Amino acid sequence: MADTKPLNIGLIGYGFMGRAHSNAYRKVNSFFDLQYQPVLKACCARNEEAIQQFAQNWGYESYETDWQTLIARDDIDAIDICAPNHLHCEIAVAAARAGKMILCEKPLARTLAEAEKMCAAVEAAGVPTMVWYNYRRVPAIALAKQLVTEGRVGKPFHYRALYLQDWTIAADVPQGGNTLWRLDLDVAGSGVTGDLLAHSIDTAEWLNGPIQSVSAHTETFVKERIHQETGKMQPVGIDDACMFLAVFENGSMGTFESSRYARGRKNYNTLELNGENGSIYFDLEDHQWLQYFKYADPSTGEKTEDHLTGWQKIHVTNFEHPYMKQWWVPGCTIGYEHTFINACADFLQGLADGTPAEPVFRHGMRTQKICEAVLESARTGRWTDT
Ligand code: SOE
Repeated sequence: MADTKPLNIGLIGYGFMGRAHSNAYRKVNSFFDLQYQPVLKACCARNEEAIQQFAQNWGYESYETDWQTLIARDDIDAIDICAPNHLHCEIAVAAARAGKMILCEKPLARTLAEAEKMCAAVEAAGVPTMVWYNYRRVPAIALAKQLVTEGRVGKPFHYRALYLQDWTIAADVPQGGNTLWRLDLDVAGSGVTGDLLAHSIDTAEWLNGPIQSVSAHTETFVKERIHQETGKMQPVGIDDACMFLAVFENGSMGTFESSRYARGRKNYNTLELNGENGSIYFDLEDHQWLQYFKYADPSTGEKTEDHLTGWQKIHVTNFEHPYMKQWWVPGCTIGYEHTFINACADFLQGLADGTPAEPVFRHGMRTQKICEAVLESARTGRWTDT
């Protein structure tokens, strides 16, 4: 588009998320009508051969092997942090001081203390931020938010979330290093709590408001694993599984469960919210659909249940559904990668409007606070306020 404003991106990291974000930058302006247009200016990682290849594959104009050099460049407007969690804080603080906008992959940090530092730095610098909690941009989850806002769930009673995977069951899966840093406590900060439940918590607070207190239990099933970097058998410090109870400020009760030991579950992320007027249910492995049970009219509260009442399975592909008018014709689905493109579009639109798209760092810090309360509760065996 001739009259778009370029937004020069400097992306750090080249793994799964580096690919997902790069794809979003490349596609976003072809599907959304936006003032800003990301330019793939530079990518960055320590491994020169890998980052050179990544730059070539995704069409970056240049690459760096030192993130400080990247941040010092005048031709970079926004830093996108896709590096492992232990680098988020240092990079974000430096990028904020250099006046760069910052997009950061979730979770915002390893700990609440790091998240607070990051949040203080970006707020002092006044730079726009976004945390890539991409599931808010699944059209069916965005539709769930709309139904809640319209009062179709009404007074909430129960929130139920599961986030299950199975890729770390084998005891010979090593920890640490490329792709497996999520198993290394020093790098990741925690296990399923920060990696998977952080998603569930972000979505839950978005849909059902603040969590007030939690009571948690965690388990580490495999106690020692070879560390890829040292070659030695080392203790495993992360939580392999976590379950917690929650009380929301609105009085509803929540249950959350996450594991990387749920055989057969690959990326099984579900939520259900039950209220006085109705219920909603979502399953990421079937993410084109939102299920809705209507019991009562949202405006009058009058019961509408009759012999035809039942769960509706809404195929979220119509033009009137969130994000879908930007994509294909009704009935034609979008996928996982589109959640990042939708998020990117919201960020760019937010820049144009002057109201950065949520979640910003402050929301990411809030999620971190709950993760920390969950882990503390698991340690102490007590209910913990958030
Ligand atoms: C872990 O396997 C992981 O890649 C998470 O880190 C992502 O945030 C999640 O969306 C998919 O699973």
